[in-house]
Amino acid sequence: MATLKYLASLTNNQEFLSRRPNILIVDDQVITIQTLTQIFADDHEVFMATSGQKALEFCMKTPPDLILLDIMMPDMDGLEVCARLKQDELTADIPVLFVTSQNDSAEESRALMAGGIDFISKPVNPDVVRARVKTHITLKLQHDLLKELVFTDPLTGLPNRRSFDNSFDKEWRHCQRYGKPLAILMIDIDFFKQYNDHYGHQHGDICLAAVAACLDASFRRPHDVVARYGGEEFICLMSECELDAAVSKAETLLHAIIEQEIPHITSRVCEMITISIGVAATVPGNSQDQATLITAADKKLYAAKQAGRNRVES
Ligand code: GH3
Ligand code: MG
Ligand code: MG
Ligand code: MG
Repeated sequence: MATLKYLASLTNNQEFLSRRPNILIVDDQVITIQTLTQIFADDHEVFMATSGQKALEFCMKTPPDLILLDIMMPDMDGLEVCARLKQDELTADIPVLFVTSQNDSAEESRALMAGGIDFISKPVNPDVVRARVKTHITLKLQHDLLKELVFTDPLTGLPNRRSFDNSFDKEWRHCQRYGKPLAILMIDIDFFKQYNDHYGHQHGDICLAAVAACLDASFRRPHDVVARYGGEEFICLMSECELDAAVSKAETLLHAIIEQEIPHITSRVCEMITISIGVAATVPGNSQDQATLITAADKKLYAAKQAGRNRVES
């Protein structure tokens, strides 16, 4: 879920790129862990794992910015660990640098084929390993920042439409697999053109950000998504949610916005900012597509506008 606080930190990209990175060192030999820790402890948060299984468990909970990974380990070798990390969306982007005493080129090639980004031979030269880690961490942080910017609406800090489409796809497939319903709320600010005309575009922007923050704060479940869909339109995706529950959520949102008491003296609804919401839900079947559900919610939104605005239609 988007947090506006996080976006504020993104506005200073330099700050984002220079935060203290997390490194995970994985080796079955404590002496290697100690050597590498000494090299990085001053300007990194260093974590350690003494087996492949422990490394995977750690990464699923708190994905680090980079992993220094041994190859020969008793339970699961480093190549297997790396391959598994690359298969999972949550960990696929973490750069893995192999640090190993197996230093023949066949092993190096296997390590790179498994998804490793670099291959360093033991005993390590501290300056070389530091320099390589620095390069890969810089690239990783730049990659994270770019990804965040690509999927975030800069004005409101909410996920943008591209991000929404990805989430929708994922939740649609999830609900299809388990035969669960999925609901869409299409939200549009009432008489927003008049708001801009009266208060100016800059205040319009501030108002949009305030509405976004209010909507975002109303959602707590991890698989629900609130995104900016376009101009003054927002969209909410509620996974594993029946129509009735989605409608009641929409009513809550309507009141939450009114409680903000954002003045809008040229609105023909009342002298405050209000929203209209169209709700639709379905259990995704093989013959249905996502566009149909969006269109259904859109039609209900249109009906809410026709019926006088500041209301929910389903
Ligand atoms: P309705 O109640 O029927 O939805 O009327 P409306 O005036 O809200 O709808 P309309 O589609 O006529 O106007 C939408 C307005 O939203 C016009 C546009 O300038 C404004 N808008 C869209 N994006 C932004 C934005 O990023 N910032 C600001 N300030 N205004 C925006
Ligand atoms: Mg080993
Ligand atoms: Mg509008
Ligand atoms: Mg609109």
